Parts: sequence; C-alpha cells; structure tokens
Amino acid sequence: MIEAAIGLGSNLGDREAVLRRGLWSLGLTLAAASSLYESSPVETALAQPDYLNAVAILLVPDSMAPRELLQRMLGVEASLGRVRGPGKPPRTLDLDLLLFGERELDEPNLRLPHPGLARRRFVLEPLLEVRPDAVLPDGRVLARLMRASLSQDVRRVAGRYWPWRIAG
Ligand code: PH2
Ligand code: MG
Ligand code: MG
Repeated sequence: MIEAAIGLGSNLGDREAVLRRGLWSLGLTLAAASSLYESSPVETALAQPDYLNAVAILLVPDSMAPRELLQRMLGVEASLGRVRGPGKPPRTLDLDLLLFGERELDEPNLRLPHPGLARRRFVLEPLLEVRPDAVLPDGRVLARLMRASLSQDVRRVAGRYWPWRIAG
C-alpha cells in the first residue's frame, strides 16, 4: 500500500457533511484524519465564504497510479455538485492530491507534491497534525514550512472524529 495525503476543502452548502461524504466516497482505507479547520479564502479572485479544510491519509493499493486516484477524486467532486470555473470560485468540494508516497511528478494538472502545499497553512497545519514528522521528497521539513506560514489565520473548529459523525 502507498500512503496518499489528500486535502479536503468546502465553502458552499453543509461543508462538514460534504467533506465527510467526499472522504468516504473515495472508497479507500482511511489511515488518519485531521481535525477540521476554518479559514478565510486565500488566493481567490473575489470575496467568498470561509472554507472548512481537513487532511486525510489514505492507503492506496500499489496497483493504483496517481493519475487514477486523481480521476477518482474528480469524479467524487463532480458527484457532490462541484461546478468548475475561472478565478477559483466557491466550491462544495475540493479534493487535492497533496502527496503520493515519495513520488515527485510534473505533469499537466498533476504535480506532486501539490504546488500549494508548502505555503498554505490550511494544508500544512492539518497535515502536521496527522504526520508531525512529515518531510517532502526534496527534503524540506513540513514543521519548518509551517512556521513560515503562521501569519495566515486558521482556526481549528472540530476534533478528529468528524468522519464518523452520524449527522449529515
Ligand atoms: N482553496 C482554494 C483557494 N483558497 N482558501 C482556503 N482558506 N481554503 C481552501 O481550501 C482554498 C482557499 C482553491 O482550491
Ligand atoms: Mg483542487
Ligand atoms: Mg484546492
């Protein structure tokens, strides 16, 4: 099995319920889930609602390629009502492939590690919660990157049991 780290985000509709459905719809074994974190949108063209974000560590069979996992993630986003458009509009569900084992890739629509990972506190903080010793394939230590992103405002709003809540 390969460990993949997935970033989950939502800022439309019942955000927590969407994250939960999205996570389980991937149909993979969940090794760890971070708490839920709320933050203002960053890097978006227009003002939009706050995001709820989390990171999940999933176990991917050795036979599954990163591109195959990405296709599955896009299918799940679409099934939960994701509408794509320019300027990073609000989304019911955004699933980002952050890490795929130690793989490094630079292909159209598929870069590994995810290019935003190293500068986004809403990704770094939940990832460090579940993998405190994480190191990127190029040797960068996540805990150090996190210290550089501390000026961003990210609030932990719920503990690590959100994937198993019954409501929603
Ligand atoms: N996702 C984006 C753009 N900006 N900001 C926050 N706080 N959380 C996100 O998940 C996010 C964002 C594009 O995917
Ligand atoms: Mg995305
Ligand atoms: Mg994203």
